[in-house]
Amino acid sequence: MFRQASLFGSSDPVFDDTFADTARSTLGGTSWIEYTPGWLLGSDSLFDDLMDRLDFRQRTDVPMYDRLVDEPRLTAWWNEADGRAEPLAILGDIRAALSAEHDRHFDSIGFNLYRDQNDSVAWHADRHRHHVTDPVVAILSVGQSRPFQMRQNGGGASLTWGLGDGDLFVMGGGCQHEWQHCVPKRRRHCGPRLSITFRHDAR
Ligand SMILES: O=C(O)CCC(=O)C(=O)O
Repeated sequence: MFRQASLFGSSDPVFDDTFADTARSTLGGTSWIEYTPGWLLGSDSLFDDLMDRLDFRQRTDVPMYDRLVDEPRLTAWWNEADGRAEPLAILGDIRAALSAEHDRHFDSIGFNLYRDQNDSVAWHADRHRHHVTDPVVAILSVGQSRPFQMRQNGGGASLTWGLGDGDLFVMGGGCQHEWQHCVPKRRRHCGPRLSITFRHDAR
């Protein structure tokens, strides 16, 4: 059943808190992903509201291979530990739904804005693998679709999904230990994409 954040306005975002269309794929070993195309409806309205409310910054001096670079995307963060409400109430509802579904307490939200085809994030695995043994990372994408790629540590063939417009993508098991992921630059023009990443700091 799609859960509506507000009774006002037909374009208000709604998401499926039953995860009825979620499909899990095993990537080998203990690694798995779950992909739910169109998990959130009304993603344009969520994108616009977040653009109005978030204070995006560009991180500088980010280590990339053997250099320090300006990160080629903008980011913003929300942490439960700071004691403030989420920038939008629906993000609290989504956090609760993901926490129930994955039996973890998602307590931080990272927002990554890829303004156009020149923005990207290089191959990496999430750092919180160093203090969470079994991390689950949930990525809700709004705005234009961009390829999201995964490859096993050490390189080789990559797997690609197009993520945007309300798609939900979850990485779990050994994904942050055995695999890397990236959002590559594109040659052709792309409109903006915002990824909303939910993480948990324990377990
Ligand atoms: O934007 C995405 O879909 C991926 C984000 C990501 O990998 C990260 O911020 O660590």
